[in-house]
Amino acid sequence: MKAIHISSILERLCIQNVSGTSPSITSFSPVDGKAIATVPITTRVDYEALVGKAGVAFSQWKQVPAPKRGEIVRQIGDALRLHKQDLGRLVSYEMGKSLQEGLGEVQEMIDICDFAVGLSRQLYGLTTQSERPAHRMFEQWLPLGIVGIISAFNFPVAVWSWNAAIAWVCGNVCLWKPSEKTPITALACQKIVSEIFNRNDLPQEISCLIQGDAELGKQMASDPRIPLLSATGSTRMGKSVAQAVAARLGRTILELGGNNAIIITPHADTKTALLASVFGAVGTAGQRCTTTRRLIIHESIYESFKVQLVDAYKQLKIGNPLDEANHVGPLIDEAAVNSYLEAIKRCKQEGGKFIVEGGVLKGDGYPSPCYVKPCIAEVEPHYKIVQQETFAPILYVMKYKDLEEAIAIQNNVPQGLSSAIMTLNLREAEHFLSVNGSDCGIANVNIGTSGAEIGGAFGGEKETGGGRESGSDAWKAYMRRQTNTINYSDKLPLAQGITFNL
Ligand code: UN1
Repeated sequence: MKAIHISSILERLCIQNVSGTSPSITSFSPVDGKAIATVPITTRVDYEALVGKAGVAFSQWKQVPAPKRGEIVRQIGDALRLHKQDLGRLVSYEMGKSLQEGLGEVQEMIDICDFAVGLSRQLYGLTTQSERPAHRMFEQWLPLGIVGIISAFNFPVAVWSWNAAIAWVCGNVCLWKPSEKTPITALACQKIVSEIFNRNDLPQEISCLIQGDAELGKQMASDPRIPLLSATGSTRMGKSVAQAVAARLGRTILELGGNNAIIITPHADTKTALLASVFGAVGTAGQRCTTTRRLIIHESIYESFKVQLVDAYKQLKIGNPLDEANHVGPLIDEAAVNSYLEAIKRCKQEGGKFIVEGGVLKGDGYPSPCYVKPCIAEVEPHYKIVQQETFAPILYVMKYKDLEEAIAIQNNVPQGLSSAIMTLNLREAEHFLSVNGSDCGIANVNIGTSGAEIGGAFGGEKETGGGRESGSDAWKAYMRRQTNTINYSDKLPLAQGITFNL
């Protein structure tokens, strides 16, 4: 197995092991099962102190002009460029995704910083024509305060950065609870950004990091000092967060489960469709919310595409994700392996036929119990297991006769994150994107369901939660809109023509 000099990476990223303190979380790598480092858990007392300091930091940060806030985010982007190799390796080692994807994740952070820098000069409001003489109407966007971020293990740093970089240029401070499965990459990011805030004589609580489990997330959800909570994770988690935040009339941005499908029509470029399907299904070992979970294939090409798919899966190399020869790394932990095995079992019980068998990989080259085989099952679209998101590399394939039917199958799941069609036929492509087409937040043509760029608004409908993060005008969710009307006349004309005289 390729050696990773984790201790020197941790040293360069200024991570100190705090073992011995309690309570604490020790992060174990799914790559080789070894302990990476231990971090303290945020106690209630620590939390209270930190939220207090975050409030103070907000009163200072909101006074900084937005383009100057952008300048700080520019420096953060530069620091991430410097640390890209180390941070990318750490992501790969702590989370288990391939090194290419680990580096890609850090690149996604750099990209969102660049985007946020430009945005810091563009937080535009509209002007409106007033119905009253000598009145001016406009709107402006103001910061919210403390933005809470709950992120998942699968994108341990990028999804935080989509939220944080945008929230910061909007004038907010952030309170981040990363997944308890990936606390070390989070700590590395926190070190990188606090160094920038320190260097610029700004309070480092503009970025706060808290570590803990779901209980800490619940504490954030019910905390009225957090006007906006952006949460990424399972639909189950999202529902509980949404209820707690709604109970205090706070706001949420939710990015929850996906059950993403690719429709492959007879007009598809088969090579592109194949590559997109395989990367979509096995990338990040099937642990992206955008992972391709279903292929809906036209009956006329079904058999031939299946043969090519099975052949492509034979070429997949599974093993240490830091070894660039491997395509697929381990699942995050043994609980994930168990839900993968359970899903396979349930799929078989419902009548699913595996054309590429799954299973746990053991022996040389698999130094942890978390390596599994990406597998493919032929199913009927209505199977219960096919309606669910299993965070693992299990691909369900099914047949369709006409495009209406394919779109109905694609839409007929509770989730609504990402979708794609593979076709060179303009009518099919446009139909898929029309009002009668995909009901997802993301709908692609001739690319797969995963691998979105940061420039678009990211998120989905239905059980995916409805939130939008990252690019486009997603920033508006991180600010409060204020409508302003100024009367510069010496009269007080009332709107709607109402007269009121004394
Ligand atoms: C996620 O899995 O939560 O589109 C985010 C993609 C990545 C982000 C995935 N850019 O696959």
